[in-house]
Amino acid sequence: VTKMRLKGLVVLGCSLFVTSGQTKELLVKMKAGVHSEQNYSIQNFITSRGGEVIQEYEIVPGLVRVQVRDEEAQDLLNGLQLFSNVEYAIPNMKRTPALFGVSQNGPLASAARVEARDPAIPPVPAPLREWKKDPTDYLNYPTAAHYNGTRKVWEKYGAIGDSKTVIAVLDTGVDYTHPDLLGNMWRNLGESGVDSSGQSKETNGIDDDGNGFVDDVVGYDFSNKDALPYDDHSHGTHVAGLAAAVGGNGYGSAGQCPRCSIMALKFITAEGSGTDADAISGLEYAMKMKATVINSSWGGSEFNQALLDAFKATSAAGIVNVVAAGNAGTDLDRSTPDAYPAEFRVPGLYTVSALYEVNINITWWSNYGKKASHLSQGGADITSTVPGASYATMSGTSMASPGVAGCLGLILSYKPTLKFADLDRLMDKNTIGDPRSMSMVKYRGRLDMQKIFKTLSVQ
Ligand SMILES: [Ca+2]
Ligand SMILES: [Ca+2]
Ligand SMILES: [Ca+2]
Ligand SMILES: [Ca+2]
Repeated sequence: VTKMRLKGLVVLGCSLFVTSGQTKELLVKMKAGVHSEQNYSIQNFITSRGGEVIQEYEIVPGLVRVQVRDEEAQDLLNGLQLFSNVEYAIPNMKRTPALFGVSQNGPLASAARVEARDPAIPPVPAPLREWKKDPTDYLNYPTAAHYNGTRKVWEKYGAIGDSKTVIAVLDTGVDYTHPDLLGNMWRNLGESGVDSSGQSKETNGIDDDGNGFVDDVVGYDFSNKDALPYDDHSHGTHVAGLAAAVGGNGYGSAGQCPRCSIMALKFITAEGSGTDADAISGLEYAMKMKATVINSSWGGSEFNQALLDAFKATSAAGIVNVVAAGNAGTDLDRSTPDAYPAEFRVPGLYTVSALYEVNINITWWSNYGKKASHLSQGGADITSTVPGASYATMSGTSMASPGVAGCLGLILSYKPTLKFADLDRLMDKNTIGDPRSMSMVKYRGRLDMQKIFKTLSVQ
């Protein structure tokens, strides 16, 4: 297996300022209940330093995104800290995919062919055939679903997921034209059908559902600010397929949840980095459009209070979060480098460490931690979808996280009323452990889907 290390992806990195041309960005949060007059003086100060508020967030009330020229940034940051009504003012930080390596040895693998421009979103395909008892889409069985017993759950309980269960993939985008993903792409019903003048709402240039985004059919691209969250990198497409590639279609691979929906939220660019400000926009969208699960296969070593506040808001809205532990090979409970969002303590946020496929031990490069990491999951040499109707084999906690997101999607499709505490209890009682996982992650192993469904089916 030849591994190619991608630039900047091995250790989760971060630079304090995100530079876009000659400007820098800050995230500034006003304290709750700040009167408009005080708010006005803060805004005035921002303007006096040549800064501009370019975005106000709904997900964290009082949080704004400020753009300022390079040379004024530090001054503005220092000045804002002195306002008693500013809770925090911090630089916008960068995050990178938690991808460890790419090996092109999958059964159907070929180099990812990445489109230079966003392709149009294809129409909704014909309804999927009925699930076949012995579906011939085989690729993921040995590497993913097999090790959780998920395949047996599909067959024994007829539990294959529900399109109403939405897994938001906050990542590099998703190839929504991929034949193994298209049928499971989430569709924004408020942007479908025809408008009063007979035009397709998908492409009429109008924000038909009034959610603040024009023609957002399958999600949104926050890094390029367009409604076509196409994956020009390949990481997000791989992640999406592990959670919810179409199963039972006799083609390619199957995700852990073969009929859950995939919402594509792009915030990481083709170059392989994204900003916290755009990630927060993605979390806000997932919350507004009512995703069930959000998968975050990315991270960085710098703590950011605004990012934590946004994750907390999704949690308060009842959304499950699944995040990659990161690939620095460290115990997140004690040593540096830290990893965020992996180390955020938020109800219903589950951090996932990566297992080898063969001996089912935690890999040497995976982060872990009895407190900070919750579960282990296959993450080495995992085959899944990539752009251009292709498949490829990748390694990283990036690949482990969506396996869990898909399992939770399957569980929540079966029992939509389960709360975080119920999920905590299910995880605590129903994992398959190897000696290393037992001592390295909170719930001592990988999800045992057969045991979980046995428990749920008698409740
Ligand atoms: Ca819209
Ligand atoms: Ca529209
Ligand atoms: Ca785009
Ligand atoms: Ca398939």
